[in-house]
Amino acid sequence: MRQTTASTCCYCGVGCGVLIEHDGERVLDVTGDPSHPANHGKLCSKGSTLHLTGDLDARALYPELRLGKGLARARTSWDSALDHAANMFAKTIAEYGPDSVAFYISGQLLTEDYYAFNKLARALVGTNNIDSNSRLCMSSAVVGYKRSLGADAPPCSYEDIEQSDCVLIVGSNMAYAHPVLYRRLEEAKAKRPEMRIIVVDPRRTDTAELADQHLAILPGTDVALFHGILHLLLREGWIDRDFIEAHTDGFEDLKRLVRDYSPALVADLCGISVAELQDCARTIGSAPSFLSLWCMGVNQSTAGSAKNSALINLHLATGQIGKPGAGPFSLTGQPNAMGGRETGSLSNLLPGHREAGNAEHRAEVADYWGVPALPDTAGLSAIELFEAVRSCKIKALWIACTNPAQSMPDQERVHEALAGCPFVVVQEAFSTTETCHYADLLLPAASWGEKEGTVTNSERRVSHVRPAIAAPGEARPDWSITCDFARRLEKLIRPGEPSLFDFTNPAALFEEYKLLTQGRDLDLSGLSHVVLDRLGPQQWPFPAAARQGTPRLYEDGVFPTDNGRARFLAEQYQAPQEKREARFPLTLNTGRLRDHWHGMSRTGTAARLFGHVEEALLSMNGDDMRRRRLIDGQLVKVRSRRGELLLPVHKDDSLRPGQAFLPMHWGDRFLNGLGVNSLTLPAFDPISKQPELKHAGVEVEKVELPWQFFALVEGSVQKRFEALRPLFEGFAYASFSLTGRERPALVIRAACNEPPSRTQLAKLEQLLGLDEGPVLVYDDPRRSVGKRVRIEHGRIVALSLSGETAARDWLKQLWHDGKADQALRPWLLAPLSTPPGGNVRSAKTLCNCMNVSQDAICSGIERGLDLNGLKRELGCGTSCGSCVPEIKRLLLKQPAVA
Ligand SMILES: Nc1nc2c(c(=O)[nH]1)N[C@H]1C(S)=C(S)[C@@H](COP(=O)(O)OP(=O)(O)OC[C@H]3O[C@@H](n4cnc5c(=O)[nH]c(N)nc54)[C@H](O)[C@@H]3O)O[C@H]1N2
Ligand SMILES: Nc1nc2c(c(=O)[nH]1)N[C@H]1C(S)=C(S)[C@@H](COP(=O)(O)OP(=O)(O)OC[C@H]3O[C@@H](n4cnc5c(=O)[nH]c(N)nc54)[C@H](O)[C@@H]3O)O[C@H]1N2
Ligand code: SF4
Ligand SMILES: [Mo]
Repeated sequence: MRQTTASTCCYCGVGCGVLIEHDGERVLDVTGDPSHPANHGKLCSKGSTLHLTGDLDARALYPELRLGKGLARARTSWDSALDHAANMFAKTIAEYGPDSVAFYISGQLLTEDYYAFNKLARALVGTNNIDSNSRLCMSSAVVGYKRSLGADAPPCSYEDIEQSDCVLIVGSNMAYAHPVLYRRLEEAKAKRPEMRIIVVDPRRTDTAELADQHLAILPGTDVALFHGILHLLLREGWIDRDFIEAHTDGFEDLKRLVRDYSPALVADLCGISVAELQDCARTIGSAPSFLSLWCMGVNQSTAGSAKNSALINLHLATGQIGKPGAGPFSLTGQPNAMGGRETGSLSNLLPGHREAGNAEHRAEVADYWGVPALPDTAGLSAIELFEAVRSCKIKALWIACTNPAQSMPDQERVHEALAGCPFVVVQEAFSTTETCHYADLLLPAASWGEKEGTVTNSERRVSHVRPAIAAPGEARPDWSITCDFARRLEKLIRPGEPSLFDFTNPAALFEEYKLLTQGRDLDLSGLSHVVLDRLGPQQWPFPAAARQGTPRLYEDGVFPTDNGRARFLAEQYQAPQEKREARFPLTLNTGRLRDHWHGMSRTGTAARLFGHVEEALLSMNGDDMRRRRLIDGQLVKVRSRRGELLLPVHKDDSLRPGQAFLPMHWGDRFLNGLGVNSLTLPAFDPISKQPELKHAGVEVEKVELPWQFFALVEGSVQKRFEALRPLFEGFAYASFSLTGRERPALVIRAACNEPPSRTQLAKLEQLLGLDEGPVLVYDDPRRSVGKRVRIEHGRIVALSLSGETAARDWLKQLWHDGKADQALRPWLLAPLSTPPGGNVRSAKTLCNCMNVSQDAICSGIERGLDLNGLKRELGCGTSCGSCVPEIKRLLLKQPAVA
C-alpha cells in the first residue's frame, strides 16, 4: 500500500521538509513538503532525486570483522561485532588510558545520535577525543559567533533574507550548495528589484548571476576587504553610533586598526578597484537593512576566525542585527551541523553550548550524568586527531557517518594513519567509501528514510526526522549502535554501576538531552518529538513555557556575553598559508558541484546526477592554459607540495588568471590518486582549528599517456564498479562515473604509458561482458588497439576502446540513442579509430529534472527562444529551478537571433 511519511532531506543545511512516498519496504518517490517552513514544498535537484539513490549493492548490510591486518573482513553477528569492539576499546583504555581512543563523527548524524556519542566519549570513556567533520566546515563560524556575540547562535531566519534591502554573500555558492534558499532569494529579488545583492567570491559562480555587484577578490583576502569597507563606513559616517555606544565594546581599538586599511591598500590586496570597494561600502552603508550570508569561502581558512569576526564587525558598526532583514547569517553546510554544535560534538565543546575547558561547565554536565567528573585534558581536533592516529598515540578509532579518507586534507597522511591504526571501527551506511577500506570492524548504519530523531537547520529550526521504511539487511540506526556498544563497554570498565545508556528509543535520548540546554541560550526544554509533531518544526530557543519558536535573536540589543555587550574584534589581515612561488604559482580552490554530495557515496549511485558534470575536471583560466600550451580536455598533472593528481583540464573563464578549481567530490574511488585532497594542506586556523581547504599552491603541466582506454557498460553498475575498480590501481589515470537515466551505465576512462598485459585486458573484457556472446571485435595487436561492442536487441549494451579512444563520444551517443548505427560495423572493422563524421552532441544535461541537454537549450536559443520560451518549449527550469542561472548565462553568451 502506498503511504506518505513527512521527514527532512538528508543533504544540506537548508533543512527542507520532504514527503516520502513508499510501500513500507521501498521508497517510491520524494516531493517537497508544502507545510515545511524551510522550503514550502520546493526541493532542489538533489532532494528531488533522493528516491533514486542508495542502490542496495552499495549499502553496508551486515557487520563485518577483520581478524588480523592483511586479512579480508568476514560477516559476523551484531553481538560478536559489538562485544569484540567493547573488548578492544576496554583493553586499549586499560593499557594506554582513555586518551588513546577517539571518536570522529559527523554533521550528518541526528541530534540523538550525537548525544549518545558525547555521553559515551566524555562520561563513560573519559576522553575529550571526540571531534566531527564540522571541524572542516563550521568551526570558524562557531568561534566567530562566540567571540563577537557571546554564543554560537545564528541570529536570523530565512525570512530575513527575503526582507533584506542589501544581502552580502561571501564565500558561498548558494546556487549550488543551498539551492532552495537561493530560489527564495531569487524570488524576493524578482519581487523587489531594488534589493541589492553583492557576491564576494574569487570565482564568478552561478550565485553571482543574481548579484548587482560581484567582487572577485583574490583568495583569502576577505579580512582586508571587510576592514576596507569599515574604513569607508567610518569615513562617510555610515555607522550607528548609538548602537555602538549602547550595545558594544572594543570599537576604539578597531577604529585605530582600520585606519590603516585605506581604499588604495585594500583594493591592491584584494585585487579589485577602489571604485568597486567604494560602491560596495556605499551599498552597505546606505541600506535600510543589511544581511550577510557566508559559508566555506570564509570558514575554510587559516584566517577563518578573523574573517568571521571582521564580517560581524560590519553588522555591529552599522547596528544591523536583531531587526528584520538584518544580521550576520552563516549558512550551515550539513543537515545537522547545528545539532552537533548544540550537543557539544567538537572536542572543545560540551552539550548545551558549554565548553570542555570550563570547570564549572564540566561539573554541571558530570552532575547531570551522575558521574564523578568529566575529563579535563583537552581533546584533539580533526587534523590533530588524525596526526595522533598516525603517530600511534591513538590506538582505537571509531568513525561514524563521515569519510575522512576522502574529505580530510593531505590524504596521504590520513591514509597512512588509518592503515597503521591498530583498531578502526567504521559505522557507515554505504560499504563503498574510501574509509570503509580501512575498517577492521564495519558496522552497517541505517540511513535517510530509515531513521528517527531530530535535526536543526541553518535558521535554528528543529525538525522531527521520521523513518519511512526499515533499514536494509541488518543495518541499525546510529543511536542504537552507539548505545548498544556503550552498554557492553560499561560492563567492562564500570562493572556493577547502573547503566548510563538505558535508552529504548531516540525520543528518550532527546528528553534527557534537552534538560542540559535549559536556561541556556539555545534552550530546547519546551520541545519534544511530540511537540514537534503537534506544532511542526520550531526555532530555538524554545523554553519550557514557550508556545512558539524564536525567529530572531538580539532584538533587545542584549548579547549573551558577560556584560551583555557584543564585542568588536580588531585583528589584522593575514595572507593565506601558501604564498605564491615559482614552483607553485597557481592557487587551487576547491568546492561543490550542483548535483553531487561530498564523497558521492549516495549521489554516486544515481546515474542522472552525473548528467550535469560527468567527470572530475580541473578548471583553469584560458590565459593560464595558453601559457602552458594546454588544450581543453587534455590530461594534466596537478602538483602541490603534498601530492599530485592526473585528470583532464577544462577552460573556465569564471576563474581569474592564477587560480584553479577542483570539485571536492572525487576521492580515490572515483579517481585514481587519493582524490582532490591529495593536494590540499592540513594547516589550520589557530583558534577554530579549521583547515585551509580553499587555498593550496599548485602547478599544472601537460602529461602524455599514449595508451588510452574507454569503456561503458549497462546494468548492475555498483557491482561492476566494485569488481572493476581494483583492475585500474596501476593506471596513471583512471576515472569512473555513471551515465544515463532509465538504463544506468558505468563509464570508465583510463590512460597509462604502456599497454596493460594481455591477461589484464582479458580480465577487463570479462568483467565488462565483452569476452563472449554477441560482441563485435576488432584487434590490431601491432598498435595495441582494440575495439569491442556488445549489441543486444539492436542496441549497444557494452563497449570498450583500448589503445586509442577517438570514437569515445560518438559511441557513447549511439549508446544513449539506443541504436546500433549503420556506420558502426564498417567503422568497427576498420583500422582507423576516428568516428565517421557527424556532430557529436554535448552530453551535458543542464536540466536534470526535465532531462534537457545543454545542446537542446543552445539550439532553442538559436531559434530565438528567451528564458520563458525555453521553459515553455523544452520544460527546462520549470521544476527545481537549479539550472536557471546557467541558462541565463547561455542566453547572455549567445544572444537570441531575431
Ligand atoms: N550540491 C551540494 N551542496 C552542498 C554540499 C555538497 O556537497 N553538494 N555540501 C554541504 C556542505 S557540508 C557545505 S559546508 C556547504 C558549502 O557551501 P559553499 O561554501 O557555498 O560551497 P563551496 O563550493 O565549498 O565554497 C563556496 C565558495 O567559496 C569560494 N571561495 C574560495 N576561497 C574564497 C575566499 O578566500 N574568499 C571568498 N569570499 N570566497 C572564497 C569558492 O570559490 C566557492 O564558490 O554546502 C552544502 N551543500
Ligand atoms: N578539498 C575540500 N575538502 C573538503 C571540503 C572542501 O570544500 N574542499 N569541505 C569539507 C566539509 S565542509 C565537509 S562537511 C566535509 C564532508 O566530508 P564527509 O563527512 O567525509 O562527507 P560525506 O561523503 O558526506 O560523508 C558522510 C558519510 O556518512 C555516510 N552516511 C550517510 N548517512 C549515514 C547515516 O545515517 N549513518 C551513518 N553512520 N553513515 C551515514 C555516507 O555514506 C558518507 O560516507 O568535507 C570537507 N572536505
Ligand atoms: S536545498 Fe536541496 S539539498 Fe538542501 S535540504 Fe533542500 S532539497 Fe535537500
Ligand atoms: Mo560542510
